[in-house]
Amino acid sequence: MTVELKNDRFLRALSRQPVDRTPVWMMRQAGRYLPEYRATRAQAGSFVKLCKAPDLACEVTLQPLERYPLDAAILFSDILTVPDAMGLGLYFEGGEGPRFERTIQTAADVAALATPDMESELRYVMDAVRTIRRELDGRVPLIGFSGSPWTVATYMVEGGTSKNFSRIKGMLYDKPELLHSLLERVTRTTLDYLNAQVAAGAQAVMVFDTWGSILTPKTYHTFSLDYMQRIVDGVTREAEGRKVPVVLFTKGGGPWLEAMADTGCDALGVDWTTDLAEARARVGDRVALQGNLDPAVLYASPEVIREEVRQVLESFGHGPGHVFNLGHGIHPEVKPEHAGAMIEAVVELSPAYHR
Ligand code: 1CP
Repeated sequence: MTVELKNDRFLRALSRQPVDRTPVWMMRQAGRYLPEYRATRAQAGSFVKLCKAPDLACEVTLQPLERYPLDAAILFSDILTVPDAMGLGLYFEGGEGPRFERTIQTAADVAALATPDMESELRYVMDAVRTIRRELDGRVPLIGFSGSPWTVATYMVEGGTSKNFSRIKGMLYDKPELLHSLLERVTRTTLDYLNAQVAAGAQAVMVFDTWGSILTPKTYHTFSLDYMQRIVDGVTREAEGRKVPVVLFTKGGGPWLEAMADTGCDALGVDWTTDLAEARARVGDRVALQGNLDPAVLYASPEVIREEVRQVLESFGHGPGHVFNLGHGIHPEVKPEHAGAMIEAVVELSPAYHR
């Protein structure tokens, strides 16, 4: 599988190499804001069934690329496939978020977790990666991903989305060894999972630490960052004769950008609460930055969207090392034309920052 990559702007920017314009993609670019996504999900029967059908997962991965001049595709899947395969039983209750049939509360629960085989229990993900690579045919690179061990563990302990994270934070303070033993298991499986995605054809990997920011500075380091460090250290960094860049994203992780850069990852995702100029000054030339338009800007008019895009480009400033993105996933209520206005503005306005 050594197809020539026709558009490598995204990979170049992650390595802080010169580009003709700033590459752009959107977190959750394949998702509920697109009518064609909702149609394919209906055809699959449910979100979980869509994830488990490689041909349909490939179809929805490519949908946003048909509409917009995006510079990367992201595997259509979910961070919760990992705990599902470890035996917890993922499901979605109509209109609500993810739920697990079983949760982790005791050492016996951790001991009972399965160690999934990437080419059997999680084969549907690897098949999706292979199918997408074939269908992309080198148009743009494919991003693989996982959750951070901490973020995945929040769902495993809470049983779903949480408001106060009472169970996992109770565990963190009362039984830190129990939580570390869970994080250890999740980290090992996550590493296998990301390495299997790279072996199947993922050309960059991103680790989503959506809930790192609920931790204190000290516990962020010991319960989230240390495990992401193990992922950075253990993930395959080269494939098909090319570097496989690693992007770490802690939502709300502004206070910890230097520490995240110190892991040796290639790039940091930045949300809209941190100014890119400040982030760039702090991390210097150690890592590239990805972000950080407030997703709520896409509720505004195309003229306002264009101006806000200009401000994000201006805040990063001139030179390589920026991947344009939203600061978090696109909201389901956004009009597809508004996402288009954002992408068009990046395409039109960003060349000036690379001359
Ligand atoms: O009804 C539907 O169609 C389900 C909506 C949906 C989608 C489109 C879910 C359920 N997951 C996804 C896909 C998804 N999830 C991708 C696909 C690739 C793309 O970006 O296009 C990715 C990268 C994720 C990652 C993910 N899942 C994260 C980390 C990133 C983030 O957004 O913070 C998290 C926390 C999840 C859990 C999850 N899965 C789905 C939902 C609604 C959630 C969030 C639940 C919560 O708020 O706690």
